[in-house]
Amino acid sequence: MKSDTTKKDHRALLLVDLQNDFVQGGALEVPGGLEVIEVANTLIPKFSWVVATQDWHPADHQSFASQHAELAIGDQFLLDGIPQIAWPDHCIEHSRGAEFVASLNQDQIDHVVRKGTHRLIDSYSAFYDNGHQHSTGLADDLRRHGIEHVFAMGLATDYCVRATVLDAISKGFRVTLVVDGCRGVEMQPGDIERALEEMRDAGAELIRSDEL
Ligand code: VGL
Ligand code: ZN
Repeated sequence: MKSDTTKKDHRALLLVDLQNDFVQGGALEVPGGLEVIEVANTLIPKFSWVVATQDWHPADHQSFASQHAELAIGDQFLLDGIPQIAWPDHCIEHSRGAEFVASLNQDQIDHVVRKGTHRLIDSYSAFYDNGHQHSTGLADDLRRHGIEHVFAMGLATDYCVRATVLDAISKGFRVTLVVDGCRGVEMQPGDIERALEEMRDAGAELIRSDEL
């Protein structure tokens, strides 16, 4: 019979976009974003495999409103045929805004997934771009490490966390969302709640960090 310890080794913590631009004072500030860092720091030692995603855009990424004379931040448009929101310039590769928040304990991060690197397509999910064309290789990497169960948290609930969780489920992982480790953008009132419902309906288990 397998012990609890063995089971725990099939689990990974997935930290989504805990970067300067998504917290207080950042270019795409997510309200309360900084509050989740202490949740991450509490959870990190409980996992033997920790993955962090990093939004990582070229300066001329076409999801940026600044790249389109006719668009304002928050406008919706089609980017290469895929529905896209026009974002403020954020997480530009190698910039301070793209760095992990300094107070995040990075010593135990085993693997970093950079996404949004191609100028013509955005990538909210840690697994695929928004057109589901290119894989980041994360699913294979998790499997190689024997991971079956992914615990996800981070920023933003209604964009990158949502997309990551839905893809993780569709790739066959058991997924638990640590709700108090997430904050959302809430462009439209109700977006966060709707994202949580969607993840739950898709099969994610929603818990609080103190249940871990
Ligand atoms: C994100 C919008 C644009 C996120 C990233 O991390 O949720 N949202 N880029
Ligand atoms: Zn982005």
